[in-house]
Amino acid sequence: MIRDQEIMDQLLGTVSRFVRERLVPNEVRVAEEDRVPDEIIHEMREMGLFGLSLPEEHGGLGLTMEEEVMVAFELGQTSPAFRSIMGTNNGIGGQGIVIDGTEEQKSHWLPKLASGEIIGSFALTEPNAGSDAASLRTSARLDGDDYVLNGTKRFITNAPRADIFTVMARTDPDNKGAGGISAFIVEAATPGLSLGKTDKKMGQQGSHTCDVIFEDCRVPAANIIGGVPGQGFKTAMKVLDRGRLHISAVCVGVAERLIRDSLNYASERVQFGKPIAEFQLVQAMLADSRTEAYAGHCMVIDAARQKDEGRNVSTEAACCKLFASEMVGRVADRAVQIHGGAGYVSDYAVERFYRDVRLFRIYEGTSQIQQLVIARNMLRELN
Ligand code: COS
Repeated sequence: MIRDQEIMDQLLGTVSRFVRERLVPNEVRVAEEDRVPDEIIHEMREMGLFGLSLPEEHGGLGLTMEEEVMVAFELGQTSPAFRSIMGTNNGIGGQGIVIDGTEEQKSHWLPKLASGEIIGSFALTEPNAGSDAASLRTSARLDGDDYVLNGTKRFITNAPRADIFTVMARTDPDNKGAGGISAFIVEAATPGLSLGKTDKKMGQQGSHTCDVIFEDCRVPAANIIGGVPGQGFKTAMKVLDRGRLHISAVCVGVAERLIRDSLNYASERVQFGKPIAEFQLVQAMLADSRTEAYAGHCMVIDAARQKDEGRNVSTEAACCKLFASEMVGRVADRAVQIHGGAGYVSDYAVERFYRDVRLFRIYEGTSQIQQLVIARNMLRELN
């Protein structure tokens, strides 16, 4: 749902200009220095990008899902590390509070997340609980008015710079499944919370992940999202449904960028006396990429509209994530192929994007988890 086309066009124009004029020229620097420059983060704050999807009454822009994915199509056209900096506040680091938080939790935390004053992060995955998220072992034992957390979270995006974490922990030791899990808001400065060393990743330099370790970390019971224990797994799943749509839109955006780079290169690179874009085998790669990106775009818009209509889009979000993340992998592969030897060296952005996009098929649920979600929902609907 687009609430006001004119305002939306202005926002998209502003984001698109910011991407072209500020982010794209800084891609190499971010990759080499492995950090997003402070001045760019400052500009993102000024533009309101940290609060795109957070409610207006709490200082955000309150974008609908359709509006959000349209912005994500634009943000996808540059290194994913830029989006990642404010992606957790709008997405997995903030949405738990938006979706299931108490009024008090919302009014306390959301304005700070929306302004970018603080960074929110989402701590679900553990060394032994990834795809099987409900098997997580981090424990939260009730002691007076507090819970005492113990355990380790792994590959936590933005953890090195996070101020608050949404932490999924087991409050009911007798319930080994999803119903024993609660979601806590935990401040990074809480005694007993420490960070592991920053992971060395294949790509997405400038976006950081690390372990988050809890050792007798005391958190007030009032910090359980929604105030009711046992709801944390469902909160996490709802957050991921939304996050998967957003990531799908980013995948479509990256695909568009790769197609543009490939088209430009193919039009300039001359072999056998003419630009390689005039050869049908190169054209086939360009056409396949164009077709697949268009399909991804249509799927994401459709699912976002359904979400705005209040429908359950668990299946559609998984379909989008499955298709769009695999699609951008194929598009990146063709982009390298079209660039030939040049695509294998770091002078051209496609080499970096080829590594960056690999993560899309893994995080916020692997392709195999999306297949599992889709098939399970299909079978449920049959009964
Ligand atoms: N929205 C709301 N509730 C949901 C939900 C959703 N999308 N998906 C599941 N639930 C609920 C179920 O309805 C069920 O509730 P009841 O017990 O009241 O019936 C509960 O959550 C448990 O669901 P389920 O039995 O389906 O859980 P499973 O352990 O079988 O696992 C999968 C479900 C595999 C889908 C889940 O573990 C998953 O998504 N794993 C991937 C995790 C992931 O994406 N990790 C990436 C890192 S985080 S960036």
